[in-house]
Amino acid sequence: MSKSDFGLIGLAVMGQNLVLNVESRGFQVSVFNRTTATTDEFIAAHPDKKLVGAHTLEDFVQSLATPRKIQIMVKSSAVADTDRDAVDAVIEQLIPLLDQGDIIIDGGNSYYKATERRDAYLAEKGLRFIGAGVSGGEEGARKGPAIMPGGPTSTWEVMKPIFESIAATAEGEPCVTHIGTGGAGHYVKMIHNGIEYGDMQLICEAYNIFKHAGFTPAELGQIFTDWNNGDLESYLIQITAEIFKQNDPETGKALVDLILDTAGQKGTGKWTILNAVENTVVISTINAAVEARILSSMKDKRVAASAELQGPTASITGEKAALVKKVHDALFASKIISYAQGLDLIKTMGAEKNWGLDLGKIAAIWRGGCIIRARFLNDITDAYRSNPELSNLMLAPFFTKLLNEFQQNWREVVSLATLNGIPVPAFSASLGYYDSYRAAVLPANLLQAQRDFFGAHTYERTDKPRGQFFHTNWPDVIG
Ligand code: NBP
Repeated sequence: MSKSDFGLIGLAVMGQNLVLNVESRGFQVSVFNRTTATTDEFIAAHPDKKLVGAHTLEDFVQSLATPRKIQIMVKSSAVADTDRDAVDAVIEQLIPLLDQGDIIIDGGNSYYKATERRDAYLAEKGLRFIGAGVSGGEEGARKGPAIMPGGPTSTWEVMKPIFESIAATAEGEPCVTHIGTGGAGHYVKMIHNGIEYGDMQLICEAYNIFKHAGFTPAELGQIFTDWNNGDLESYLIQITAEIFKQNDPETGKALVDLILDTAGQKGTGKWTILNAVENTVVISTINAAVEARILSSMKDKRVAASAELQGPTASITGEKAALVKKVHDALFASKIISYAQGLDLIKTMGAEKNWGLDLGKIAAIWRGGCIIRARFLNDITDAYRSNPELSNLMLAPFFTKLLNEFQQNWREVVSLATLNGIPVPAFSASLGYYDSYRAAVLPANLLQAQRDFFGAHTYERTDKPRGQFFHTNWPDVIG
């Protein structure tokens, strides 16, 4: 039998679907899974495909054409420099079997610091490494995901034909690009996931307002369907519309009303927040989204507190269509803020790491295949393509115009929700960022006075040139 063009290790949901995707583009693929029965079942289920199943890693490696291209799709869990996980275990087993110049691709959700460690380690061994974030879930893996590969440009060039053939396309362009060196690919995938957290929470806050205003699941299904036919068109709005239309076969009730209100998370949102703190970048919308999941998971504490802590009984009346328009504007404006913050973080980290990131290209590959794909990513792509040095997405003319148009309804929605005791942490964090960013004067003059008072930290003055520092001998308040 001829040698395979590509090999994949880890035949769980993502691995199996990626293999079928690669094979469907005309490549012969070898596969290996730790539990060999899974390999056998997979091969048996696809007798007409150009697949080679191997029971040992030795056979697997020998079945591949050189330079070998081996993608690992196993569970990733390493979050500290000292952690070792399944990806490391597989790499260690592969090293003695490979030849100089062979390529290992980690396509799982690895922490970018682990990717940097593996990149350096494998380079020492004469092997090439790509850390590639893959987004789109099971369906994306099969039909076309967005792929965010990081590593040396020369290695990307070798992988480019396969990656471009399996990726989704948007506006005729493949949803894959060389993100940058080292851990850049997994880093950008991490921020993509943080942005995904923000998008999901914003949709949930819109839903919560509508629910308290008495909208039925059928009405909600229609609102989200209409939104998906307009400027909010996106995968997450589309699936939300479908969720509201789904009835539980057992009870006949709307399924969404039967699902317990406690959200899970795997960690990429938390990593994003930690990285934002390290880079001194504000990502308050994503932060609020991660915290909202944490608060949701405290179900028992919330139920107990609901009997003790008082608030208003929600009473939202008035014309439904007007409320729908206002919530649309609040959601869209908050979403712009979330992307402005996430992209600001990517830009800051990219400069710190010298990754040479291109925000226009990154926004462009998110337009298809991945979970955050959305119509407005075309506008983000255009904004960065026309001005790669854009300081903040809010200041791209297209988005400035939208924010100016939406800001009044956005405030009214945050006020309405607050007065009715409905939590909108991501809507209000986004608005707080917007109002702080556009404030020529903030109350930090008082803050500097406080710092100088207790710590002699000094301050600059409005009536003196910047860079001159002053200290006041404040009154002694102790004793
Ligand atoms: P899982 O994350 O559930 O991993 C299961 C696979 O890992 C199986 O093939 C399993 O082999 C293998 N494995 C484990 Br666990 N420990 C191993 C070890 N020590 N040595 C060798 N193999 C080992 O699969 P998944 O959901 O398909 O995700 C794969 C990767 O893609 C993950 O990093 C995930 O975070 C990422 N990802 C997932 C999605 C998604 O929607 N699921 C989306 C995007 C990215 P076994 O069969 O022998 O147990």
